[in-house]
Parts: sequence; C-alpha cells; structure tokens
Amino acid sequence: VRPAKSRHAVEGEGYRAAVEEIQKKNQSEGLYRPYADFAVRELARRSDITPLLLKDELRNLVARDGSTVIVNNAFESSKIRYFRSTCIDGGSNLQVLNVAGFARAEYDIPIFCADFFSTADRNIIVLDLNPLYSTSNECYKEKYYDNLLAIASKHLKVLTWGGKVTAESVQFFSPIVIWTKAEGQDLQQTLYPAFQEYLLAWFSIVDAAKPTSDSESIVKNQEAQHRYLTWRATKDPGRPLLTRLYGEKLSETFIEEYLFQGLKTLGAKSFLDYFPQYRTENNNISRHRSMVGKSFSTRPWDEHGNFRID
Ligand code: BLA
Repeated sequence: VRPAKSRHAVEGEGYRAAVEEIQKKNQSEGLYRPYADFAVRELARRSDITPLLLKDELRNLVARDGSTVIVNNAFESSKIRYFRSTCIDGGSNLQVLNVAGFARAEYDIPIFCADFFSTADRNIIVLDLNPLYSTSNECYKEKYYDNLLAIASKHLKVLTWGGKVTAESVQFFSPIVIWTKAEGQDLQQTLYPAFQEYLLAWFSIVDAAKPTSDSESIVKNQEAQHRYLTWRATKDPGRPLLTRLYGEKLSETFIEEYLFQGLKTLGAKSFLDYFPQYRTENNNISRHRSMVGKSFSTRPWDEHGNFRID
C-alpha cells in the first residue's frame, strides 16, 4: 500500500485494505465512525433512498498527508434533496464528523446539522436542526421545535453551552441547538445518544411532512436553503483544515459540490447579496467571523425555546 499515491479515490477491496492498514497504523478506528455508520444504516432502512455516486476525486480517500482517512456518503430520496455524511479519521489528534440533511424545496423542514471537530485536547460540537426560518416566528417554532424541547433538555443538561459564539452563527441555530465543547466527557455516553435522537427526530419530521404545491413557498424554501449554504460554504471554519487535507483546488470543489451541494444550483445570489454587512471598502467579503460584534457566552434561549433578548 502506497498511501501517498492514493490521493484520488481508491475503490473496492484495495481501498478498504489501504484504509484498514492506515487505521491500524494510526491505532484508530475513528471516533465518529459509529455515528456515520448509524446515519447511513438509518437512511438505508428507508425505502426510497438512493445513494448518490460522487465524482471520482470526491469519493472516499486517503488525504494528502498519506494517513488521514476521509469517508464520504451522499443520498437523496423523494423528500430529501441531499443528505451527506463525512467522517474524517486523522488519528488521535484529528477526528471530524460533518453531517447535513436538506429536504426538497416543497418542504420547509429544518436542516439536519452535525458538525463535530475533535483533537486530543478539545472538542467543538454543533448538533442541531437548523431552522429554515427564524424561530422568533411562533408558527415555525411551534411546528418543528416545541415538541422536541423535552428531548433536547435532557441532553442540554450534560452537553452545556460551549462559550462565546457569534450572533451571526446563533441566527442559524434553533432553540434545541447543542453547542458544546463537552469538556471531560465520554462522548460515547453523552454525544452519541444525542446524535442518534436528533437524527431520528429529523427523519420523523421528514417522514410525516406533506409537500406544498404553493409555488411562492417553494421559491422561498429554496432561497432559504441557498442562503444557508452560501453562509456555510463561505464562512466554514473547517476550510483551512480541508485545504491541508485535499489541497486548495480539490477542497474548494469538495466544499461547493459535495459539502454544500446546491450552492451552485439553488440560487444565483452571492454571499454579499445575502449578508451585505460583510462588504469591505474594496467590495470584497470581510474575513471577520462577526460583523455585528456581538457574541453569546451563555445559552440565549429559555427552557420554552424563547429567545431572551439581552
Ligand atoms: C469551529 N464550527 C466552529 C465553531 C462553530 C462551528 C460555531 C466555533 C466558533 C467559531 O469559530 O465560529 C459551526 N458555525 C458552525 C455552524 C454554523 C455556524 C454549523 O455558523 C451554522 C449553521 N467545520 C466544518 C467542517 C470542518 C469544521 C467541514 O463545518 C472540518 C472539516 C471544523 N469547526 C471546524 C474547526 C473549527 C470549527 C477546525 C475551529 C476553528 C478555530 O478554532 O478557528
């Protein structure tokens, strides 16, 4: 096995053997591999799910460093526009799970979001059903979140607020968001059950959803997803890491065509159209994380899921 040569997708048994060899060498099976396997297993149980064939260079691969293993899977169904799971195993100092699920535009269903990044000494964890519309809209909050508050509160007691997060990010979060650094925790005991419950809650929402045929709503849902994708693809804090693993060019393809698929097809507006406050004097996008300059160091929702305005 010559991992250095395996930058591009390696398929089949040869690939599997290469991955196993690397994982043995790394003495790692991937912290988040059971999470990704759970997601794929749960999806596969649904009758109308179709796996999506990825471009060769975006298939499972061994990263540029010759030792980090990246496992990608994507799916669609009659109700799900795009569901993808990425699991990165870089041994004891780099473990990533990134899962996102998007319904088709006939639904105003929240976006499933699991964004976990762990090194030997820290975790950055976001688990949420990111709202498509503001949850200060009572109808939207009631429709999707009120009956999940009980499930959430159980996990929120353990997986406590991860400290300062920008007002811009909080806008994309729901009243049930788990934003945590999970310090000193056994993630298997605390995060894994939360991940399973949130994912199953999202599948239940999808299963129960009825499509709208109102074209105005469809256009609005599509634009809301596009705005979200534009935010994440542009401000993804994982970009430097992905560039290191994939190289500059392939990491951009990975971000635009795989992680945030729909960015190029769901709408034509630009980042600055959606987020004009980020425009610099030279008409570029400011590199700052936050323009509002406000951050939340404690959980801004109360137990009823109402936003507390400070
Ligand atoms: C950090 N990722 C973060 C943080 C948040 C998120 C809140 C910490 C605070 C911050 O740096 O802003 C996640 N932010 C979100 C999400 C939304 C948002 C989900 O606004 C909106 C819904 N992140 C990825 C991918 C990787 C990744 C694909 O999405 C890696 C492959 C990694 N996230 C990552 C890393 C950090 C991070 C490395 C730390 C960055 C740093 O410390 O500078």
